[in-house]
Amino acid sequence: MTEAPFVLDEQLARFELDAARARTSAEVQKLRVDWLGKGHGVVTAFLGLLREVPKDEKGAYGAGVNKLKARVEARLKELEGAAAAEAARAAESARAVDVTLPPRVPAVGRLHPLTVVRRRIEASFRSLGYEVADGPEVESDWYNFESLNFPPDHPARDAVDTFFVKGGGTGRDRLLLRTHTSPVQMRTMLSRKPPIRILCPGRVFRKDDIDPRHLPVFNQIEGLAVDEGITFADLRGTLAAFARTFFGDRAKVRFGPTFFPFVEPGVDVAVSCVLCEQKGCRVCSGSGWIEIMGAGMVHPKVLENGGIDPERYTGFAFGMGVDRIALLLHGLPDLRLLLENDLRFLDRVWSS
Ligand code: 2NL
Repeated sequence: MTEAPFVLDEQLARFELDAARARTSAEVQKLRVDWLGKGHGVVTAFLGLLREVPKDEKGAYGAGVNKLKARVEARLKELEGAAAAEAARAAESARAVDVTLPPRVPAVGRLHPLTVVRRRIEASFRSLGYEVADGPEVESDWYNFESLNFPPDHPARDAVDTFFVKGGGTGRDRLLLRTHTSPVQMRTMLSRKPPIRILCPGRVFRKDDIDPRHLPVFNQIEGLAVDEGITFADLRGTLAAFARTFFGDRAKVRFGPTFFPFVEPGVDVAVSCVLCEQKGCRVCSGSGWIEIMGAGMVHPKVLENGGIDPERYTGFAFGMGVDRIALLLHGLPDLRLLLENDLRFLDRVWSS
């Protein structure tokens, strides 16, 4: 035998080395051209040399080349299959969802800070047995002022302070935007018999110039309790209980004398500053107390106007500004923030 088969074995070894490095379809395709290509493929070249091999060696040489060619073809087929499968896997994983990506968090709406405060106040009084009641925002002068013992010349009854809607003079024909939610309590007294325990949240309107502490529309919550034997001690205990559920167990209340035409006596109610534990801070102006509401024993004339006998029944009432309490809780400087719906503000309040 001659060296021809040895040369072919060497070529086969070279091919195996090349094949071991070919992975991608492009690499496998190049391998096919290098070894089987019509012009300069290695196997093609060795086949072409057959003509020049001496006659007695042609058989062995031809068998060797064919063996090389068969091996090359089989291996290429294998590699092409593997490359195609790999390409399919790559395409598949490119289409697949990457579960390691951080999620996109959609912007979700939430309750307005005022709604949260109102609902917490409602929940506190519901736990004391109060029902929530509402009524119209356009009221008559009678429900808003006259029945509540406002004298005819009271400054609040002037067009400078109140939005009048229709009619002149006083009484039931003159319509206005309610300046407090007391008309809801008046309506309740006229439509029901004691015992009455109601909480009246709602929008109220006053002709105030807009500044950080005043808006012409704001939110109030008033409450009313009427029954036999209700005393000032009940008012005190009720508001102290409210302060504890709303501001925390350590909250105390303090009463000071004031005047409202619809109560006698009238008080303003302060709660101990829960922000500084009464050490004195910016929110309580160093005093340790924050004024949160007005209250008092319902005036006998008001009970009478509500169809309730003041000889038999007594009651207390209170009123607070929801907007002011929301500012207080969040340490905010300006009521207007609550109306603008600026998401930068709302996000800050929500996350505080
Ligand atoms: C305040 C003061 C108050 C009332 C509201 C009331 C209602 C009726 C009868 C008697 Cl029907 N009183 N409401 C009583 C005292 C004070 O609110 O400063 N509110 C923001």
